[in-house]
Amino acid sequence: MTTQGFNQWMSHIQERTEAALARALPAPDIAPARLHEAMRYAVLGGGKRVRPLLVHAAGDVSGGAPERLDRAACAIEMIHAYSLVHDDMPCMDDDTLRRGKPTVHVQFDDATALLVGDALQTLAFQHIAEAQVSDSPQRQLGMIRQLAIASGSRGMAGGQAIDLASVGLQLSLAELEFMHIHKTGALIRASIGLGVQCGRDLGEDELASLDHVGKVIGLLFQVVDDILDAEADTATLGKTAGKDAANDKPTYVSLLGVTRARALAEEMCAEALDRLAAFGQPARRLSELTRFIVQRQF
Ligand code: GRG
Repeated sequence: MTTQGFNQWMSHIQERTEAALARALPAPDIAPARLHEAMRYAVLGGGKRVRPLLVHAAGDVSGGAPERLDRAACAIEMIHAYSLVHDDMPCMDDDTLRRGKPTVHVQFDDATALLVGDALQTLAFQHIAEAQVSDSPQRQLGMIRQLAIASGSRGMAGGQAIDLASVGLQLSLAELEFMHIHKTGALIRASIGLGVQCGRDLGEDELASLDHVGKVIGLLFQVVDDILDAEADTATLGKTAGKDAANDKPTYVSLLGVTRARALAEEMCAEALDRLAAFGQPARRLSELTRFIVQRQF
């Protein structure tokens, strides 16, 4: 498979995700119009759509139908978008730029940004609950539960709480890993978990192996994010660069330096690819996407 093949696949999934999200979000002229306009502003027209790409790539492994994968992908992207809106607010990271545009609280106001996050989170669960994403209703319930755990205090929101409490502290590598397994990793891991479950039943060993791959890719994503925050510029990232150091946040770069952080990312990538090799051709996109996540420039 050539790189061009992967790039075409990626554009195709990004486009179908954009269209599915545009359909899933309330129309901007439906009351309350300002809230709906702000929700669409937060979600549409930006972002790499890494989590939807992971859902679709993982769905390839179990032969999930694209329409089911769209639904899971949209639910996860809505949760991700909500987390970015809240993370950017003055009470958290206080940022003004996201995906190359003014952040939601800057473009609208703080109260609207808060409600956008709340409404996107609940819409995500509505979206994945109101149509069939699995042959088994029992499995679908399990998927909804998995998404709830990944988003809540034992997942992303909990990781964010640890992050806020860690400013100015010197964390060990194990503590940093614990924070990121939750803050960034949980939703990425759930993207693979949900994508796989949209298709046929896999064996327990296969599911456990793919879950491990999800955990590794989740951490890998954060290591690369820390490197980019230290090395890339604001225009390329579409968000404020250098914020971690400016805010005295512990990162893989502050702990290991760029060279060792890059080596760690490569090591994690090799581990994920090694596991995925056992799944053969159906895991091709997931392998290519793992390499993309390591090599990305934004
Ligand atoms: C507010 C509950 C709550 C959680 C916030 C994920 C998160 C927790 C905050 C985001 C802050 C941040 C920059 C984390 C680093 C990793 C990360 C999630 C980056 C943004 O994700 P990308 O690169 O963004 O996938 P795009 O815009 O491409 O979707």
